[in-house]
Parts: sequence; structure tokens; C-alpha cells
Amino acid sequence: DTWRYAFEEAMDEVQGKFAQKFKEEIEANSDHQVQLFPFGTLGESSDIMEQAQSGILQFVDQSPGFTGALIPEAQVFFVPYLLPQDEGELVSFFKNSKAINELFPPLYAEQGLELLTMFPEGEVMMTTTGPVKGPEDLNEVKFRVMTNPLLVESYKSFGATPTPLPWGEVYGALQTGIIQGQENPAFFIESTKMYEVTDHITRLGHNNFTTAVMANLDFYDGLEEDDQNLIDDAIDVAFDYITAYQDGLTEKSLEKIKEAKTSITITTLTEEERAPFMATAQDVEAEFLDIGGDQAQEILDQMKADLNAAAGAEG
Ligand code: 6CS
Repeated sequence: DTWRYAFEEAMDEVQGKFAQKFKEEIEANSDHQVQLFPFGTLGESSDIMEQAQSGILQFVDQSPGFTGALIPEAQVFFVPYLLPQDEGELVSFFKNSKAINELFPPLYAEQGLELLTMFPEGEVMMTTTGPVKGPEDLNEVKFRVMTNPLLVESYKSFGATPTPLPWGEVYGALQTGIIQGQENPAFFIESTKMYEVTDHITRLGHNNFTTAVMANLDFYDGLEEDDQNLIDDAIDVAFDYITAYQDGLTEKSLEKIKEAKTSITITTLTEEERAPFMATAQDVEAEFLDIGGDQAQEILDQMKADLNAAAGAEG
């Protein structure tokens, strides 16, 4: 039989590399086949999510940036400066987090989804048409964000005019000037050529891009234990593969961008310059507790405990 797996990126981008490793593992260790559907083949992120919930797809990769409306607690990933910047700490957090491995799965299950894993895709950076040194530079800047209410709040606090859009509309909107900014990891800014339609990249260290892989719950629950173990093992292999794959990827991608567009500026904000952005975290956190669903407080507390444990294990 053939299992269908859709994701939000191209085959050679991070989600595609993860999916290819998963497929390779499944096919090497069983008679099942995995058919991959990259971005653009089955619609936007919201479309593939619906298809996974209805069972047309067995697997889907959707980022919390788009899951926030479905599972309000998933918005926690948009509290700025919550996730660590240290890669080792970050990986340790994703692997061992009780919030991710124990608290989130029942929330996904309520939506007909078996949460298989969450993994980081890299430091999120702002791309804009004007230089950004502080929140005042975002005044009047129409800034595209994923369709996530807390991310909208976060960019309001940063001083911008947030504009939620599905991914497929972003390049065109930058090109025509409907928006003047957006945020994404360096690999994605490079591979999608978004650098062509922006002039400045700003690193403020406010977040790392989190994504999630799920199975249709009825499909997963209906499998023999052997097949469930096969899937869980393939996910573990793909997780280790994708964290190793991303080693040095951010810097490599920024180099490629500089080569392709010599006029681009890439600026890492100093601690001092970051301070006003960091100062918004408290308000955004309070907003999360307001709009983040019944378990917002529990999730946030557990995340913080897990992050402390990851910092301790690495430090
Ligand atoms: O910005 C977005 O919408 C997209 N960014 C990444 C890194 N992956 C998929 C997502 O659709």
C-alpha cells in the first residue's frame, strides 16, 4: 500500500529533506510505499491540513504558524525570545520536552491528528525593504506573518503592521509592494529567492522556526503495533538526520544570498538594539495566556521547565 505525505516546502528544503529520509526508512524496512507531495502540489498549508484530517493524506507537515487557529495552544511558539539560540540546547529541548511529547499530543488528537514530532528549522530573520535597528523602523511597515493570531500580536508589539498571508502569496506581495517585510529562516529566504525582492536582512534572535509532523489519527490508531513502531522509528531517524543536515546551514545560506545579491545588508542586532524587542515578550506572553486555549498556562509553564532542563543539560 501507499501512504501519502504532504509538506509545506519544496523537496530540497528542510521539510522535504525530512520527508525524504522518512520515506527512505519506511521503504527500507517494510513493504509500504510513501508518496511525497511538496508545496504547490496539493494547495496551501491549510489545504493539506484538511486533507490529513479527513484521511485523504496519511501524513502532513504543518508548522504551528498555521496551526494556531486549530490548536490555540500551538501559538506558544510565537512568544518572542522563548526558544534558545544555542543549537544544542534547542535540539535537546525538542527531543526531551514534556510539553511537546506529552501535553501537545492529546490536543492534536482532538483534531484527528497523531503528533509524531516537532523539530526546529532555523533562526528566524526579518527581511525588509528598509533597514531595521529598532521597533521605530517597523512603523508603517506592512509585515507578512503566517496566519497565526499570536504572531500578529507579536508583530504589533514590534511596531509593525502585521499582514497574515498564506505562503503562496508572499513573493508576489513583496514584489508588488503590498508588503514590505516578512520573516523566515535563512535557508528559505535563499531557496525561494525572497532576497530578490527585499534589501535588508535583520537578525534579532527572537525565534527559531518550529514545524510539526502528524499522521491522520484513525489511520495511525488502526495500524498494527509493528507498523506504528516502524513509523515512530523512521521519525526518530529523520529527526536526527534533519538536525545534522542543518548544521551550518544558516551561515551557508547567508553566504549564497550575499553572492547572489551583493547589495543586500545582513545585520545582527546588538544586545542593546534587541532590548526593545525583548521587552515585548511579557505582553505577548500575557496575550498567549488570553488566546492560547484552555491549556495555555499549563503548556507555557511546562515549556519553560523543559527549556530550563535543556539549558542545564547543555550548560
Ligand atoms: O513562511 C512560510 O509560510 C513558510 N516558511 C517555512 C520555513 N516553511 C513553510 C512555511 O509555509
